[in-house]
Order: sequence, then structure tokens, then C-alpha cells
Amino acid sequence: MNRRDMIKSTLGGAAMVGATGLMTPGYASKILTDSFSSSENKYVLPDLKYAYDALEPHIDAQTMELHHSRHHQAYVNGLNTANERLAEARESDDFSIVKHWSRELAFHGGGHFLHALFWKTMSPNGGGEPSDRSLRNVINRSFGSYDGFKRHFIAASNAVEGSGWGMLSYEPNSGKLVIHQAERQSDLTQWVSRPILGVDVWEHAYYLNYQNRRGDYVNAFFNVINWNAVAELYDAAATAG
Ligand code: MN3
Repeated sequence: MNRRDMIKSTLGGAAMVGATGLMTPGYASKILTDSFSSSENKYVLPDLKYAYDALEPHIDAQTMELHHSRHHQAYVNGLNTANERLAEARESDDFSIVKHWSRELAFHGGGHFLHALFWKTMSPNGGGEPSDRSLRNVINRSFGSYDGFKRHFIAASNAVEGSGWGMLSYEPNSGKLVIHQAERQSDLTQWVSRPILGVDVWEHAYYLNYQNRRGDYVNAFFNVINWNAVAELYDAAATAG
């Protein structure tokens, strides 16, 4: 059963059950529809909602087919492999190459989620300026005007060093949109994943007590984790969908 079937089959579409629990349809489910198979418990390539040649002449059919069926599929495969190897590492308690698989998890997870976003935010009927009033308002609030947004987005995208992405994101502190550049597609995070626990391992966080013994500090961190706060964040992240 894929995510779309999940939505249909649970509570008349009011909620869906992912591998990680109960989620109401929201931000992530809008991007990640069909990107994870709960029955197989692994990530899958989402179908394109339009034909490979539907975006011509702006993006050609051969590029779309290679990009979706080869490149995106490779990210899906890489993400599943990273998860399998990390499960094996936990079982064998051998974390000697956890750095490698953490990088793979981020790179392929970033690739999978960003490409799901990319396909979703293009359409053969796209282009022009946004007609939705709240989107127009937040663009004006954030960038002064649609034209200001467009020039800034194009400049930032053109200036990404090497491989990467030009991104438009919602920044929840200010309630505004932000344009940023993503080099490669990961920087060791996974786009759309929501943090619920973090440990600062910059030296300034532990040097006075622990000097270069980061491991002792990370062990000690487990004596002060507020699991009730983490649980609250998990609930909020999961119920936001
Ligand atoms: Mn790509």
C-alpha cells in the first residue's frame, strides 16, 4: 500500500498512517506522496504526474526521463541502502563507518526529497505569476515584489557553486520566505526531515570541561536530555503531517 492508498483507507482521508506513526495530511505529505511504501518499509520513486515530454520545449523529454527514471531512482536506491547498512551497524554494534553512511543517508535522502519537490512544483500548465493571494502577499512581504523575488531567485540559482539547488523556503521564525542556495543537495541534512533532538559538538560546547574528549561529552549529554521536550517536538512534527 502506498501513501496515497493509505490516505484513502484511513479515516476517510482525515489522517494517514506512515511507517513512523499517525500523521494528518500536511506539508510533508504534500511533497512526499508516493515517495515511501509503508508495506515494503522503504522509499520508492514517485510517479510523475505528467508525461516526460509534457514540459517541452522548456525541459526536453530525454532529460526528464533520465532525470526521473535514472537519477532520482539512484537516490531512492542509495537512501534505502544507507538505511539497511545503518540497521546492520546497529545490530552488529559496528559503527566504524557511520560517517560514510551518514553522508550517504543525507546525500540520497536530500536527493530523493528535493526531486519529489521538484517534480511536484512543475507543470505543463505552469508559469506566469502566482494567483494565490496569500502566496502573493508573503512574496511581497519577503522580497518587496514578485519581480524582486524573481531576480533574486534567478541570481542565487545561477550563483550556486557546482552542483546544487536554488531554493525558496518558509522560515517559521519571521513567517517570511527565504531564498537560499543548497550546495550539492544535502550538507549532511535531509530536506523536509524535522529536527527533534540535537547535540552541539562544536568545541565551544564542551572544551572547558572535556578538552578534546568529545566522546565523554556526548555520553554526558545523555544525562541531561529532556525526553519530555523531545516527545512534545515529535508529536508536533508528526501531527503536522
Ligand atoms: Mn537532479
